Amino acid sequence: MPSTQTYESRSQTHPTAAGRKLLQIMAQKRTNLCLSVDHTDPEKILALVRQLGPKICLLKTHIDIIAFPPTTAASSIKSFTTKLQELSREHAFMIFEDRKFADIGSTVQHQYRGGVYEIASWADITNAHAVPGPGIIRGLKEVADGIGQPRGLLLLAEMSSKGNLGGGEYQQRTLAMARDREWRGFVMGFIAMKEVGGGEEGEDFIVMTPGVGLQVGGDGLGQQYRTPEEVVGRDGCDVVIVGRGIVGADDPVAIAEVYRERSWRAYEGRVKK
Ligand code: S5P
Repeated sequence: MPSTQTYESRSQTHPTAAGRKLLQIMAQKRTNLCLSVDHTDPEKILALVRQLGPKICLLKTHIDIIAFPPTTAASSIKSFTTKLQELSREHAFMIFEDRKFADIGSTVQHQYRGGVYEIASWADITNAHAVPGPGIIRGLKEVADGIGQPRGLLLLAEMSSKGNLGGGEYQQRTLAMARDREWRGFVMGFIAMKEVGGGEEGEDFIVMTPGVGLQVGGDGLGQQYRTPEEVVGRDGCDVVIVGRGIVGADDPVAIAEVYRERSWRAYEGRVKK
């Protein structure tokens, strides 16, 4: 059964600091919309975020698809991520770098902390595949613990794309990994297509779901879209992730409001049941 507890009440008790903060923002701003700002031009991204900041609880980035000017890449990246952080404070949303880490613990530590992107320094939330085993979580957590700010991790339990290998037994084993007490304050939830876990005392995983459109459909490359009502109301997911449906629209602000409103109403319907 989809969770009927409100975001507000979950924000008091969620086991992770990042989760409590996110749920609080969602309740206060009345939005469960995450913007996936899948653009390659940094200036266009900043302009969109300035416009859409008030409507979202979370901004999802793919830092490695952005075309930073090659000669000044490092300083451009720093100034870009600093601006995103400023906007996140101004408009009260969190930042989720959709890095989908998938390597051994030692390698992901470098990828999370270092390189040109220094993801751990600016992204409140990131995500990882469970395929390498628990060492990936341990490695990321060690980096997160050294940051001094709330940092949360989502595990990919299943994907929105056709033929993906997630779900089923893979998801069950991912859930078992997430439940380890060692990272209770770090693993805040999942990327999944429906509610996950909740069967154990005090457990509360935030489920974020991509593959959301205003109608059911696909993109010709395996992406599958469901509606906000299906994702939030019927299947009990918490945060709706929308990319091209907003970023590619003629009027992103108007469309974002439609997504926000429909996703929020679906949530209200769910918690009132
Ligand atoms: O299973 C997944 C997981 C993710 S994080 N399916 C996805 O589509 N995503 C991401 O969500 C994907 O990388 C993209 O950034 C976004 C969906 O974009 P859209 O344009 O299809 O809404």
